[in-house]
Amino acid sequence: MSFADMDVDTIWMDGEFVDWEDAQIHVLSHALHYGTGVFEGIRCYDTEDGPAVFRFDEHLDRLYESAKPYNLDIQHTPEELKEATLELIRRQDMESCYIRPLSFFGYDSLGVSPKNCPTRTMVACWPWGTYLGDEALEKGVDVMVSSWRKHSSSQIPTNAKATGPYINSLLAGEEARSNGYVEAIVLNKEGNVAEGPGENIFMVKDGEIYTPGLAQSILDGITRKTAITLAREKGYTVHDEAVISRSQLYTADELFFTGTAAEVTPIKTVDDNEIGSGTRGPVTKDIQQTFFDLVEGRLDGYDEWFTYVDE
Ligand code: PPE
Repeated sequence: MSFADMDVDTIWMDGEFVDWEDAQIHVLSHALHYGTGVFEGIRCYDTEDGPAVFRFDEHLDRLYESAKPYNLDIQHTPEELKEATLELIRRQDMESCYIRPLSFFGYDSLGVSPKNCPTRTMVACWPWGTYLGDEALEKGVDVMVSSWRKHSSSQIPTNAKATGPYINSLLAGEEARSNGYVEAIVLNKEGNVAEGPGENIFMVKDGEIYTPGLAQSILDGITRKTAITLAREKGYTVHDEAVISRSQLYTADELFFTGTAAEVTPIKTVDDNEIGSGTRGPVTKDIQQTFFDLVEGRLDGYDEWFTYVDE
């Protein structure tokens, strides 16, 4: 995935559509030095009724909530960002894409306090296929438990999607990749399972579904919430405030990741231990297929979760 190979030409920045190459900031911008930005990752799917953004309102709500602890005052309303995004997708004729809004402290002075640094906001979108490799959705991925722990919410808010803290995700993910794995699982300060560097995690044991709760220092994932809703509607028992120990991972029947980028990705091994039969398990497959039926517009009853691009 390189932007250089993509058919993209426009970015929305601070109220205007600008050419891709012109979306620039000063090197002394606050966010570049201290990671003081908040962002979202959203997907637009090519549904049977045309391109539609999935759970747009929930993602925008989270963007504004992420900004709160940092007193980052986004200079645009959610409606403005929504309109800008839809127009960006139309202008670039995209059927499906990944959408990245970002608000950050810009250029004025340096020093940890953002003082008079203006709040800047941009939205870009681009085509983004499977997050963890072409075969990941069907075959599952090999993961390792990272030696890096997730920061706790008493250190950095974990329900806010801020840019700086992703340096923790980078450490965990790159450690895994340099050891030959596709992705990491990160434990929290207490040593219980938190999440992936860019995904929430689910475990299946004896037909029931478990996922760490918000108190485990996880991001309150929107795909996580979607998977919980779909699973319950299918009749599964879902424990959504579970405390999962490292060793429970190894004896799980099935494990899978959820995330906007990762969608629903099965995990086939953890630290070289096969999970279940070492392939995508039946419950994972069921939730995954239902998820794709939903986001691609084949399920009735979820219309409020879609914002159609052409309307
Ligand atoms: N935990 C983390 C740490 C996380 O970054 C994500 C999303 C999730 C859970 C799942 O949240 P949600 O997308 O609302 O279901 N990670 C985003 C960024 C990935 C990236 O590499 O950048 C994403 O999936 O868009």
